[in-house]
Amino acid sequence: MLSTAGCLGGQSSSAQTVTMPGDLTFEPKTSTIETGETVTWTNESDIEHTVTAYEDEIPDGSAYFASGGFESERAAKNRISEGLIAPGESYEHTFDQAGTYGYFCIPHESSGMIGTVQVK
Ligand SMILES: [Cu+2]
Repeated sequence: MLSTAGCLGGQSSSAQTVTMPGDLTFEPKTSTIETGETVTWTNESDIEHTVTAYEDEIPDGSAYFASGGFESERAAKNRISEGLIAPGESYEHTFDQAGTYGYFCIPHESSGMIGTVQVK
């Protein structure tokens, strides 16, 4: 379901969920949120995944994010097991800066498990 509710300004408490349904995708592949909103990634599959930002595909000056709480893509890749989201678990991140954020699942990047968050 795609939310197209018009934003009339003011405080928004909405958030968006991205699921990992088990076919090595993020659903939806592209999420669009407002600045200050939170995206929750939920693993609905029976295997482990990560949510790992591409360090060079996030806005300049924005906070790096990755499941496991890593501060760099290199750290996330070096310690993959600490960033894995188990089946039924979730990870969330609040986006405080507008822009386009690219991210991927470390174990399944080569299968195309890649997503984007657009923060308006
Ligand atoms: Cu994955």
